[in-house]
Amino acid sequence: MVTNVHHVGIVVRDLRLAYRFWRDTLGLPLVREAEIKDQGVRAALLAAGDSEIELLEPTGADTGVARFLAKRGEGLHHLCFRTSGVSDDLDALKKQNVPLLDTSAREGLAGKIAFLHPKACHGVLVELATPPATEPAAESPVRFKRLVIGCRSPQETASTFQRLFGLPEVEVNGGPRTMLGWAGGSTLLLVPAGEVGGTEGMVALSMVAPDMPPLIERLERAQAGMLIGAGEITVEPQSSHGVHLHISRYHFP
Ligand code: CMX
Repeated sequence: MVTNVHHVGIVVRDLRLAYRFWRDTLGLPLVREAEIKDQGVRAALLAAGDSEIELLEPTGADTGVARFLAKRGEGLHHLCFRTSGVSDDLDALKKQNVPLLDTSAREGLAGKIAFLHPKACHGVLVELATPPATEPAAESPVRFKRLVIGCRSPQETASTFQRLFGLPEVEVNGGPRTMLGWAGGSTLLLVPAGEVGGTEGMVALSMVAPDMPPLIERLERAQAGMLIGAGEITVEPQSSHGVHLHISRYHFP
């Protein structure tokens, strides 16, 4: 039973450098960092409201994450849903013949985890995680709001996410876009690939910062490339490790 977006994974070249932006400039508190030897990564989870951001640095050349970095550069890598029972979910996915990377749950940074193959979700690499029971969320000045996904057909992608994970649909004002998730919480915005330069898969991250002036000050001090609008900031991907990042003052819807 999927209950929200647990985290969004971002591949970075150097975790220490990535901390400067994601932890020190945005202000996301570090929850946990560890090396996951069998995956060939050093990973860190940072609190971002009800969800988290996971930074992944490859530690060896012959791994999926290292190949991703070599082929695509730094940027959005995977989407992880929180579920109350990852093993039960895997059983259900197996019954539907959904292509999986992990056929049984294993220990990961986010708790008990398993990855689906990206071809299961229209090119989006999805992880399921059942985190340890008692984990109070750390306060963060900037919170996860939405992940934008470019799709050949937003309706078809939405049906897949609804069938596999039971994601609720959030009302939007008509048009070709679809939004899934939890109104006022974490959502996925599915947009036609044509609207995002033809890209299919994860294309942008939206976050919320109710108190913008101190954030703008930190971004300016870090000399981040950005555009500042009324109640919103767009950070240029070269300053945010390849991520198209939009930060707004309000969380709507
Ligand atoms: N998102 C979407 N698609 C991806 C992808 C990603 N992040 N990474 C690779 N792919 C696609 C490739 O484009 C390729 O597609 P085509 O077959 O259409 O060309 C396909 O997956 C296979 O990619 P590859 O580079 O040839 O194969 P890899 O061996 O590199 O495998 C992948 C990639 C996704 C199948 C998988 O092995 C992988 O990388 N898993 C990552 C697991 C991970 O993130 N581990 C860290 C976990 C941290 C923890 O345990 O807590």
